[in-house]
Amino acid sequence: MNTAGSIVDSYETRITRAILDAYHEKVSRSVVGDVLVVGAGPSGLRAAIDLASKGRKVTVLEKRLSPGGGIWGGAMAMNEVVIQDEALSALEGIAATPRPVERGLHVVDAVALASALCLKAVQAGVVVLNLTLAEDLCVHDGRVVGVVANRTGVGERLPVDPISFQAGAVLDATGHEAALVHMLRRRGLLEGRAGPQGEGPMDATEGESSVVEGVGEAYPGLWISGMCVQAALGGPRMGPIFGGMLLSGRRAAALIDRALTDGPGEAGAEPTRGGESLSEETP
Ligand code: 48F
Repeated sequence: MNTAGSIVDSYETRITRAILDAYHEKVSRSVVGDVLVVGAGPSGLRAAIDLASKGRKVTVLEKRLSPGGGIWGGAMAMNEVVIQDEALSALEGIAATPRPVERGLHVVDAVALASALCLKAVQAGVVVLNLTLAEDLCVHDGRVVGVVANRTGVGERLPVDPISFQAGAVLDATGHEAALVHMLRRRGLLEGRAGPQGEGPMDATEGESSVVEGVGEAYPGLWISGMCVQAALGGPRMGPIFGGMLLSGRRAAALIDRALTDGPGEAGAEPTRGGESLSEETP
């Protein structure tokens, strides 16, 4: 009975404790890991799934409520996503069925694709922390070793300190924002080596290939995939076709996995475009 002065273990308090215990166990597990993926769009989720499937300990930080990035809205809020023949393999293991339409193109229901990627990531062992904003990077001795994070809507508005997560590799999969790349660039850490900044105008053919080719280690410990590649290196946007995003995530996962196995300094996967590179350091 909840009489004044007595302490009760009510149904509500047990529900609260269940959430607190489960959430804190999950976050605690993520404080140090193999890979931190920032951004739960198609490239980040695909990379996280592949890395976790290889046994890597992966955490995804997503600032929005819903992981899935730009998938949900399809194109102009028409929630169908286009995938080309060459990229169908990137749907491997993802329970979203492509339907062929014409001349090598397929459509996938955007809600099905976003949901299937999210579910697959969690089932593969990825910890997905939504409403979590990457607001800065941890850099030790010229190497990115982690991400500084805060609750979305808190750190930007209130004087509340963040927490940090550490990992052997950090992937900037924040899409058009290229948020982590810009954090380094603002500090002058990429100075002198950056290629043309910002996305170029639309060219779907060139965009779809260069978003995969440009994947690499932009700065020791910091990798780029997806639309972040175009924003960082200056490649063209490709519009509402998503195969390149998934393939870009897959390539990032393969390169990061190899780099983690080989150790710092061995990967040799610096992203370049037109002979320029983002970073002076040789990975
Ligand atoms: O934008 P997004 O889907 O990136 P992507 O994987 O795919 C791009 C396509 O969606 C589309 C396209 C297809 O042709 O061009 O745009 O490259 O997902 C990026 C995610 O990163 C989150 C953001 O909310 C989104 O869900 N994000 C951005 N900045 C931060 C962040 C940050 N600082 N901290 C945490 N999450």
